[in-house]
Amino acid sequence: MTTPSFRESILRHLTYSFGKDPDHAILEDWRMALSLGVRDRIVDAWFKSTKRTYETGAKRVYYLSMEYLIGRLLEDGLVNLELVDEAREVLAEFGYDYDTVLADEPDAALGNGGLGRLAACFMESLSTIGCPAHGYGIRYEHGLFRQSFVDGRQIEQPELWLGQRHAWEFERPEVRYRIGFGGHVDVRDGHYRWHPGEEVEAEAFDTPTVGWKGRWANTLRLWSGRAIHPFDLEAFNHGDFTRAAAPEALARTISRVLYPDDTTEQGRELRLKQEYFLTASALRDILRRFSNQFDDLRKLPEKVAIQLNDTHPAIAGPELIRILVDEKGFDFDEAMEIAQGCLSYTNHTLLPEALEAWGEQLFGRLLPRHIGIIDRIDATHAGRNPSRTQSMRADQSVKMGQLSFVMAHKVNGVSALHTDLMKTTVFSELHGLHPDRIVNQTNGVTPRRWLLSCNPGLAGLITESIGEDWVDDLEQLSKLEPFIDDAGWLEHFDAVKRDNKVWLSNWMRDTYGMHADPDALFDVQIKRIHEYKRQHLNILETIALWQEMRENPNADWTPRLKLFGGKAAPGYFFAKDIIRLINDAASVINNDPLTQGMLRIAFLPNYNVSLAERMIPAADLSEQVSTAGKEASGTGNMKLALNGAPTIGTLDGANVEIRERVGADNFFLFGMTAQEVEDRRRVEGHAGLAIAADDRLKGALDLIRDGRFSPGETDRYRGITENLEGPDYFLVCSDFTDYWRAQREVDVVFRDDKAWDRMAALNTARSGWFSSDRTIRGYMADIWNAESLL
Ligand code: 26V
Repeated sequence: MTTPSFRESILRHLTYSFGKDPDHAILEDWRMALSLGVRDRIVDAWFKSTKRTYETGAKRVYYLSMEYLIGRLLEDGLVNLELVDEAREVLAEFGYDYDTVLADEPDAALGNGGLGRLAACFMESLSTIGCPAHGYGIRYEHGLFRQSFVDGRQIEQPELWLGQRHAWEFERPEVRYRIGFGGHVDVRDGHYRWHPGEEVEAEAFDTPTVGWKGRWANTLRLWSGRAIHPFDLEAFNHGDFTRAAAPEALARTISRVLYPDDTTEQGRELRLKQEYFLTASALRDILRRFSNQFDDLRKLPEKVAIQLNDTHPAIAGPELIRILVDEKGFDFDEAMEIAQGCLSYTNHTLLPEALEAWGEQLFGRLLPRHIGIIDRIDATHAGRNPSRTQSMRADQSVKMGQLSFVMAHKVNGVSALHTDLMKTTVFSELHGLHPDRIVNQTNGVTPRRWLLSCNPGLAGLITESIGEDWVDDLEQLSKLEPFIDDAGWLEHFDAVKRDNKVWLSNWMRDTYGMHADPDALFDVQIKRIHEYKRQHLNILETIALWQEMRENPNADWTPRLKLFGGKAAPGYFFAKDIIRLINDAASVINNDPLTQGMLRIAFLPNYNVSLAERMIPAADLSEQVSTAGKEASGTGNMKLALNGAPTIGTLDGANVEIRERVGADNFFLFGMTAQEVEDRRRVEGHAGLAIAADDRLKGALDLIRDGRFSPGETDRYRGITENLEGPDYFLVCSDFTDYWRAQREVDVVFRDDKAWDRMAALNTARSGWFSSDRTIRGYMADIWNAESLL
């Protein structure tokens, strides 16, 4: 049998999978036919990888995550299989534009932000490296909400990524597990048995994820909720159609929506059910696969590594113990040891409000056997560590961080600073008892998506200069350094950035009717909206700058475009006010004739992976201005540096390591350190003191309070001004003056083309370490003890 050419394969799918001939096919048909053509080849790689994993009996890695922020997959496949040129040609032959076809694919937004996007980068790197791995998650029907602005305010609409045909997944109706909740626990002769009061079925959907050059492909297995008895015929026959369909509707709610934040209280029970649903299905699947190949469950830690992406799947520890003890007859201590040998846990935040704790009432009602197991784990741990004072069962709640730590053989932070803070703050006692358990694995991003695909101009220049090996060996970017001294090369680098800025400007004009001058400095802050990320520090500086420009309109200002993107949690009203303030300020400032051509603001709606791919290559400056100690790592900071945007930032998260690598001269540092933040917070009236010492800050706050951006409604932003003038927990005011200073330094350097280009190019050349390939190799060596099969 000969393999059909890629062109044949696309045309065959158009005809036989979608029943269209080229003359009648619409955009979506072409996109789907192209996707299936790509998918066929991914499947070939996938089968080979699966076979090899079985044959070698290698250790497998399982990544458990409630979120995967994937974005589009077609370009990923085309790029990794090196089919881009062929795809372009075939589409052109039939009158279709490659970019238009790619843009037709909806984003799979099964995640909120950094944690979910990291999981997606990890899946790609695991495949590139050839580490046998499965990702497990939930197949949410509705991903992260779609954001639009009405009168400057965020409006949320449901998102339906499955509303169009989806090319990438294979439904596995034969892979189903019954997952129970509630009910009661029987004890007979010391043997426990859980009798759930309610059950749903989890059905698997598999998406193959292919790595660079199609050398390897792993599986992302997402679970969908189904009713065990989908239809109540008796009710139907009695004419009660609603009741007849109720079991199915109820079961499906479990995978209906992604939880949009960690700040709303509603639906906590459903969230806990989702966490158990994911974890229990994954474990069942893992044990079934293990038992197909091996017989002795004591070998589990040798063959299986299970990574918990934050505490959301922390119930994996108790669940594995439950299966081993209640169903397989192990004694408790041995079961606990086996589970610890398999499990490891990544912490992604130290913010107290995001540390998971479940009320014991709810937890005990939903998972009556597990709460008993957790008490036993806690008691066992306390017995072995008599000096321990904390417990995972304090304040009538279950502390998932403590549970995860105790049940893991390794616990990791996501940047050097964050890992240090884990040791000295939330996990200080446990770290004292287990000093070898906490390790660092600084985050990374996949260079295939975040450079090769999203920035073809820069990728082309790099490959022309140093060859293509950088794509899966990103540290080779350091070979660019000698080129940076070549004026012609640097001009080429500058021209690429300019092209990207022109492209974004045109796109903004065509899509939103927004004006963006490609000669202005593109100053970019893109991330979830949160007080600790301090978008309000940025907008305060913008307002102060506007004032200064109005006072001195003839000075030699560096033209700036302040670009924002990001979603606020629907229940996080302060964050929503920040969005509205930025949009209100934009309407006033963008329409001020005095500052035309000098300053503009644009908040692009519905920030998502695809929008990031458009904005990052066009960025000049990367805003990473969180309150030091609060941003665990950041990964947007890495993407922006890699694409030649120097950072203005605090010593927080991975900014610290970015600065170390790109060099202090190529990073605009400002603000307090994490330690200084802690000290400053104890200064009585710190915000007032900072405001009194800085007229620009005072002026900006006055304008907001006096309704300059909310005509006729002076108290629209009272929440913000009173917070900043009062508690200012995130120390916006105390960092303002130094932020202003650093921004003016940016102005100066940007006006010197050569100096700026050099700095930008050095950011690219020195960011190679931030590849998620490096991160995954770190996990494989230090946590999983897993090997590449390539
Ligand atoms: C918690 C919860 C609790 C229940 C409702 C849904 C939900 C969603 C998210 C979270 C915690 C999010 C933690 C997070 O995203 N952390 C980010 O992780 C990135 C990857 O490590 C890191 O770069 C960011 O600095 C960090 O904020």
